[in-house]
Formats: sequence, C-alpha cells, structure tokens
Amino acid sequence: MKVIGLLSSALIVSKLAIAIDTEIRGVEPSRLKLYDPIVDPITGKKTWRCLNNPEIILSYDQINDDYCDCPDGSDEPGTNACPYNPDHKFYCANKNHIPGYIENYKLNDGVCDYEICCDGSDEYLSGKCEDKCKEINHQFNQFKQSSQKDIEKSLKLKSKLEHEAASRRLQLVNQLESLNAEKLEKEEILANSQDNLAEEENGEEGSTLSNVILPHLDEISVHLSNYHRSLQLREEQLQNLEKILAGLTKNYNPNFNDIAVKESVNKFQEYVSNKEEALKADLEKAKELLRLVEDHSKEFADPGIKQKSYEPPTLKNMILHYFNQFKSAIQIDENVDVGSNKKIVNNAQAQVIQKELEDIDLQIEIINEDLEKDYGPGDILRAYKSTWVEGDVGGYNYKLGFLDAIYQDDVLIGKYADFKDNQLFYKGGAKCWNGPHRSATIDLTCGSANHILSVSEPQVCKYLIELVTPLACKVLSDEEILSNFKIDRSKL
Ligand code: MAN
Repeated sequence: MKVIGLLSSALIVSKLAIAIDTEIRGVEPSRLKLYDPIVDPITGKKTWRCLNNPEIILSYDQINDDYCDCPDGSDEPGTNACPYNPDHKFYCANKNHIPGYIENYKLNDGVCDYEICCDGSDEYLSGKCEDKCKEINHQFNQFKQSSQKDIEKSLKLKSKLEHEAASRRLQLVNQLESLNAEKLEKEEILANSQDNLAEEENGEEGSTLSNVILPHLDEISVHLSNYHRSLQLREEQLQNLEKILAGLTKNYNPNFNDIAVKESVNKFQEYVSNKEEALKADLEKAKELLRLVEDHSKEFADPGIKQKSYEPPTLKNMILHYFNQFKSAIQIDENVDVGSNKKIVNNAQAQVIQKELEDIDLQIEIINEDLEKDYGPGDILRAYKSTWVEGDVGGYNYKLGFLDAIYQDDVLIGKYADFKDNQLFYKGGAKCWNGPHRSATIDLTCGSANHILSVSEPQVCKYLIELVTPLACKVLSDEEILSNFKIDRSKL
C-alpha cells in the first residue's frame, strides 16, 4: 500500500513538472521545445543550457527568475531582466484573437498594451489588465471586413493597371516585329539596288535606260516626297522647340539659382552654335552630291549628245522634274542642267532606302530600350506613363509624374530613378544652396485613387512623400490588417 501511495504521489509531481515545463512564460508554442529541461537520471535534478551559450548550464528554476544569467538573454523570455534585444519579444497567446509579441521592457509597466496583448498577459504581475480578446476580436473582424472591401476595390483598379501595362508592352512588341519585317524587306531592296549598281559599274549593257529606270521611278518619287514631307514636319517641330528654348534663354532669371534651368540654357546655347556648324557641313555635302549628279547626268541632259539607246523625251522630263524637286528641297540655287542615267537613279534609291533603314534602326533601338527599362514589379508603371499627381502641402504645390519627375512649385525635386520594395525613388533634383541636390523617396500606401498624403523633409532637401495609390495594393494577411487596426477603447 505504502509503495502504491508513494508511486501515485510521484506521478502527481511529475505531471505538475510537465505542466510547468511546457508553460515557460513569454515563449511561443513552437519554441517551447528549446526550453525542455535536462533531467539527471540519478538525482532527477533539472538543468538547462543558455540557447546561444550551451556551455553555460543553469538550474532549471533560473529561467524567468528575473535575473539575467545568459549573455543572449534567453533565460528570461518572460521578464525584463535582460538588456533590450529587438529580436527577443514576449509572446502573448491572446486566446480568441491573434497572438502578439511585445517588447520585454513593456512588461509590467502598468500599461495595458491591448493592441499587442489583448489578453492582458503583459501585466501578469499586477493582473490589472483584464482579458479583452473577445471584444477586441469583434472590433477587429468588423475592421477586417471593411478594409478587405476597400482592398478588393483597389485591387480591381490595380489589375486594370496591370492589363494596361501588359497591352502597352504588347503594342511595343508588335511594333518591333513589324519594324523588323520592314527592315528585312528594305534590306532586300537595298541589296538588289546595290547589285544593279554593281552590274552597271561592271559595264554590263543588257538593258536600256528606260526599262531600268521606269519600274523604279514612281517608287523613288514617292520615297523622296515622303522623306521631304517628314523632314518638313520635323523641321517645324524643331523650330517650335527652339522657340520655346530661345524664350527660356531670353527670359529666365539668372539670379535665381536653379541649376536645372541654367544647365538647360547653357546646353541650348551650345546647341545653337553647333547647329550653325552642322548646317554648313550639310550644305557642303549637298553641293558635293549635286556635283556628283551633274557629272553623271551631263550626257543625258545635253540634247546635243546622242544617247546610246532610245529614251522617250517624257522620261527625261520626268527625271528632270524629280531632280529639280530634290534640288529645291535642299534649297541650292544653282543653274544646273540636269540629266540622269541608271546609276544615278539606283544611287538615289539606295540612299533613300539607307536613310529609311537608319530611321527604322533608331525606332527599333528606342523600343528595345523602352522594353528593357525597369517599370517596377509586373511592369506596372508602364500604365502610368505620362500620369501626374498634384497636391498642395505645406505651402508648396507638388507635381509628381510617375515616370518623369517631381516638382515643388517650379523646383525640380528629382527625376524618376527606381521602384523597389513599395517605394519610388527620384534623384538628381535642383541643388539646394544649403544642402545637396534635391531627391525624394515615395512611400506607397494602398488606396483606390492616386493622391499625395503628406510631404516631409527628414533631411534638408531629401523629401519623403507618402502617396496613396492602387500600385501599392495587395492581398493582406490578418497580421498586416492588424497592423493598421486601432482599438476603440471606449467600446471595451
Ligand atoms: C526651398 C524648398 C525647401 C528647402 C529649401 C532649402 O525653400 O525647396 O524644401 O528646404 O529650399 O534651401
């Protein structure tokens, strides 16, 4: 009987020990195993080793005895005895709600930190904080429902942006494809016309002037007038831009220390003087070309010289007509008696195609560069090309062009540089007289419409802008929703 009595009390003791062992205050269930005691098989004495310093062996009751024994603080997960370590936090079970982790220095400080420990376990010494997890969980569920509705709405907008971005990319890819096909076609035409040229240079005389020229004449004429038209258009656009820049150069205030404006003005002046040089060179080239054409056309132009084969007079007139058009296009007033032959036509055709190929290459290069550019996760910023957001904050008007730049009134804060980890970066803004070149970091917060929420300047001329935008929306976990949740204490 006695033996049985002893055995049963030993069983009760060991059950109690297990209950205590498995409830190390402040430790989350998944880490409880780390706090299993080492039991001496002979004496039954329980010890434990510091987690990061296993050479230090403590008696098991030194855990949470409010004295810091381990250098890593692992023996005091449930007290504030060890120095603050942001990686060590007290675990609140928060039954009926979401578990929380609170900094150890907030334990037993007389404040009920219900946002983190709704069960009041952070104040376990006084027990003054009642468990409010049920009420808080009810409030949280309401908040969660309404924020999920908002997020759903914003996510729909975001998905539209993603579609728009994808279709813009596809458009570019298609454009690239047709440019490449056009390039191939033109390269073939060019190769043929160069073959023709080579044949002529080898002195082959298989064909008459008219049957070589005639099939190409219309084509060349179309190319020439198209080219001429596009040159005129570009010239007009250039003149407009030059007018704007000339106005800026004339009217800007040099006393206003705006580096960006000064730089633009200097570059424009440099451009104007270089342009004159370039024009002279172009004129020389054009004259040279005319001389070349003349040299080869004397025979055809001079009615006194007999042609090798019969040429209908209308063809001559047509060539003369196109040549004169070409001449007036490059505006050289010289009295040239013009004629033509197969070589001239092929040469002119080759030059036109060559120029078209250069244009195509340029367009291909621009598109390729664009396709390789970083438009953020999922290419999404592509949907915001040329989109600007404007807001008045702290006496300034801010304009933010997603892929362009940010301005504070007329001052350049920075040009778009990067999109990483939910932040946009703008760099290389106007220099501050008392600081660096301006720059900005944009913190993105999910919302259904773009708007500037706040602007601050944590360091001189380094701006921090909070921007609400669908770009930042994503499906949130309960923990993430919880981080935006505020308890209404009046309802507890
Ligand atoms: C202007 C603004 C400010 C900035 C100062 C620096 O007033 O751009 O944001 O701090 O210049 O001199």
